[in-house]
Amino acid sequence: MSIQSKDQLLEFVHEAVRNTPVTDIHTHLFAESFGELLLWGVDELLTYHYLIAETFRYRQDLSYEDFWQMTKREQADLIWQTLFIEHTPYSEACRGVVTVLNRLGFDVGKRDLEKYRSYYAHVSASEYIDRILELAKVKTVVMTNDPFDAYERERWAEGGSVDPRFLAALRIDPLLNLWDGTWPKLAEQGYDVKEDLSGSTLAEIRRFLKDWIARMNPLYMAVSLPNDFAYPEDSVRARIIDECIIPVAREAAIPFAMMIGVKRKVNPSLKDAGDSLGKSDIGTVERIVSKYQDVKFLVTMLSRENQHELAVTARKNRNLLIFGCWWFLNNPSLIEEITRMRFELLGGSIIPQHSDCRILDQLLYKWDHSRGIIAKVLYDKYADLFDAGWRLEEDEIKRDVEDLLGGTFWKFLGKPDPAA
Ligand code: HDL
Ligand code: ZN
Repeated sequence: MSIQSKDQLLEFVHEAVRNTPVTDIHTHLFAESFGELLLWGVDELLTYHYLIAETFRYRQDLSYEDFWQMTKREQADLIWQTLFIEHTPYSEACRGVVTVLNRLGFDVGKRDLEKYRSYYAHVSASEYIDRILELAKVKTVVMTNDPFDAYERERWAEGGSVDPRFLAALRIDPLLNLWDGTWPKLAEQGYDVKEDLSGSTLAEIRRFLKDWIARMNPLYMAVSLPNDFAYPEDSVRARIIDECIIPVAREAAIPFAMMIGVKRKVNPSLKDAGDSLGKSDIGTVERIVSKYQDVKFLVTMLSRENQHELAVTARKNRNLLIFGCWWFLNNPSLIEEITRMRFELLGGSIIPQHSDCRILDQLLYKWDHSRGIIAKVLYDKYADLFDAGWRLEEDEIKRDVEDLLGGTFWKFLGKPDPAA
């Protein structure tokens, strides 16, 4: 049925974006079978590393050591008191907690943390997973799976994810960014590798990757790369990319995801909250994706300054699919700016957002907040067309939204959406 007015258009677009189930292509969530790796509940929500960084800003007197010696509950109490009681929680990470509590039906106005905690005492992980995925309308969660983590390796040895809603991504940062400390671990696991990449090392790295692809059936291989990532370069990283990652990605027919722009541990005392960012050289992306046009690449960049050139680079290379407003960009003002730029340069051939959730409950806020912005920008683009006489069909709007929230990802993979 075609849309007859802009009021009708506004209502329909917001409703379609709000209610279309999403494939969340990058998260740090895990299926229940991964045990303690899956984080959920209000104390995990409050001790999210974003909130830890923000709390220290108001606690000049608190030593890092004292904080890290606290129990999780004590940390959550301090964060709640600092960011939610002594100050108003309007930063995006704070607002997110308020959105989650509200969406769970708690009386947020009461600010009664003990009351919220009491709910979690009576709910199981599997019930909570079902409830959150349903409330957030997330149909598929792509995990970040680390073959270098001993606890996670045991979970895979027991069978890994048996929940079809949780799919794998093979994350290989230690291989590309910490080779000095990683090659001994590969040797321990039975791969005949040498620090100087001599002998059968490159073939053995390819075998390692293929073994994990067989075990995990990952949708893609992923790595985060520093802002000073250079390519080409006479380095171990560049050689492993060229001679291991690329051929294995090609043979397994899965994309290589590059998440570029991280400056790790600029404040090590903050642990996970201690990473920062830097502007990267878009030329690295240009040169890799144009050199390997028969391989698919998913790319996101961490610096706001890289967003426009990344979108233009995607116009030049159809094997490049850009995704998400990552990490320090996952804020309403930047999501809107970046999404507007991408729709104008690339139309719907993008993945506008991923959640990057570390705590299951966060799905409620990261998707609520982004859906609202995506709908607002999409409506504006449709309204421009409407004003020029274009008539929009309801089922075409639904098609566009389904593409933005997962369809384009699955088509890029060349795989059917398993949750369609
Ligand atoms: O490297 C990554 O995948 C990042 O997303 C980090 O996990 C980061 O700490 C984060 O949680 N960003 O949202
Ligand atoms: Zn992440």
